[in-house]
Amino acid sequence: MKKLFLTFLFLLTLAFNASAGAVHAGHEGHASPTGHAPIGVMADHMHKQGEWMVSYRHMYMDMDELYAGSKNISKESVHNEFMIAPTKMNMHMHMVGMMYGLTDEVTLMAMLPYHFKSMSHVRRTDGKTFTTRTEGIGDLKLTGMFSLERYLNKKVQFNFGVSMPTGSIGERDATLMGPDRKLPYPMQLGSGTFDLLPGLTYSDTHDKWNWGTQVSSVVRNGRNEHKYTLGNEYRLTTWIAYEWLDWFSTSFRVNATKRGHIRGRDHQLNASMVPTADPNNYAHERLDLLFGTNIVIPSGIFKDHRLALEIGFPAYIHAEGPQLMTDLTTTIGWQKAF
Ligand SMILES: [Cu+2]
Repeated sequence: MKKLFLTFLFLLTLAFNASAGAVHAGHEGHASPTGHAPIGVMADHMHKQGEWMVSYRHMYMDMDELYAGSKNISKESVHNEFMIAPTKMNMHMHMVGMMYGLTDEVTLMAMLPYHFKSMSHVRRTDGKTFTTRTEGIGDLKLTGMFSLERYLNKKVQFNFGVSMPTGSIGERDATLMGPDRKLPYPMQLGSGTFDLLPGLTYSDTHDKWNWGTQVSSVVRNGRNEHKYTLGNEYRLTTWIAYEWLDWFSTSFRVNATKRGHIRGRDHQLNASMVPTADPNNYAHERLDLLFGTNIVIPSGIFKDHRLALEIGFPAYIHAEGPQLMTDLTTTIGWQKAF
């Protein structure tokens, strides 16, 4: 584990220091595959004044391992404490996005996700299983991106966004307890609060190499209508990409995430029934390694359309309480600027 953190630190250092002598030469903008970060990174690039971009992403997360601390635990050990153990969760997110260059130094961005979630469970007493499902739009994110290149003479940008509570936090489904039960926190579609999204992105290019680092966070505000606040999220990610052909690059990325506790609680949930309904089983820290590719279609009717793929695996997990953790993430994306 220590090794991975050291590797991560090394990459960070590389990103910040190796840039000193780097030249901005012909690899910027939308013509180059490394002109955009790996597809799992949001708000990574700016647009020229008057330029639009539309994007679509599909993100899939597969969770079928239960964790307590950094250990994998069995559903039997969850059953020692809870009547119901979650066994598997899948999330599909379809996200449409739009970017617009207000000036060369200010880019506006809007993103709206549509979620499909399902969670399977098993009951202690009789081994009966059941699966709950939800789907619907999530929280709308509006972000302004401000280039600091003029002041720092480096490709650095400050992001500031707001996440609007457009996603439902009142999702219900049939469980073994009844035909229309309130679903636990991870199955809801939004946060229910107005959240602030500050971030800072640095990226640079040298020859066929491109690298970058982004810090970003989700800072929740107040209590939602069900009297709780999801935990804040802090993310640090660093990537390095290599352009093999002028239309094809591959990338390696490290992503560290820290998610805080839920404050308050939803009184429609019974926290002693299933760990997902307990606000103390939400916080976690994790480190993921992600492998990606960016493609800019070089000719034909889809010329300049961008396609990208990124696949991620956890290298380190620390979860508070029994929690299902993501063990595979895939993101595919399409982007086109006008
Ligand atoms: Cu864009």
